Amino acid sequence: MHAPNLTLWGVGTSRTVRPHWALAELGLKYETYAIGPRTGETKTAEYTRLNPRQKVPLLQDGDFAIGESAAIVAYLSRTYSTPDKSLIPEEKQQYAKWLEWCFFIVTELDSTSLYVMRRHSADALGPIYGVAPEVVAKAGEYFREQLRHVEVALDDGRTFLMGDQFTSADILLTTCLEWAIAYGVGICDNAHPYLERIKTRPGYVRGNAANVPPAPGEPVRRPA
Ligand SMILES: N[C@@H](CCC(=O)N[C@@H](CS)C(=O)NCC(=O)O)C(=O)O
Repeated sequence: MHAPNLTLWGVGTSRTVRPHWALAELGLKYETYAIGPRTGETKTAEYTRLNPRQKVPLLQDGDFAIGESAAIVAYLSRTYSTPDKSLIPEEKQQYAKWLEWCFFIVTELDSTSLYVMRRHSADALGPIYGVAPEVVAKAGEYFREQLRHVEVALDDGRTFLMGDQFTSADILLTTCLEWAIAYGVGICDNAHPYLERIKTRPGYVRGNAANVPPAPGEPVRRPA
């Protein structure tokens, strides 16, 4: 394994916390450039060269750069898991089930539901993308409906989505559950004790602390 030279761009959102948390779980050292969304910092020429999508988060690993929070977390899991600290199942079919969870969470829970709520809420991005209370309500209902798959999965008493092994699918799911709670969308019954278990993890605590934006007036660290 090559020596890591890791830099993570982005703080302050449900998406940016994912790689901060994965890095903490894997015990990796990294630099943070604490840029935030809708600050103009994702639109600079320098950042656009690194990430033409102009979004956070973005991870640099030496000369390699990758965006999309779920892809970053998958890259970290694949590249830096060790037998002692692994965020990804090894066995092929378990790996496929892990992928199934990751895609389900990112497409059904995040993009189709919570992000739609964010995009069309009057007090979020509605002024930019169009305020649409009915769309927001329907997206919340859809989220609740999709969560039944999580409820069923956790019904057999398993500790994490993949059973006894904590994986990066749990990172993605937790960020969506917390996002839903913040939006006043109820979560399924089994998700409550699940979240309590997850929140005791040192990686969760460290990852969330690293995702806190700088205080007003505090200088944002940028590359030299
Ligand atoms: N699907 C992307 C979404 C990333 C995204 O939309 N990031 C927002 C903040 S949550 C952003 O950087 N927007 C650009 C900006 O506001 O400057 C991911 O999961 O990484």
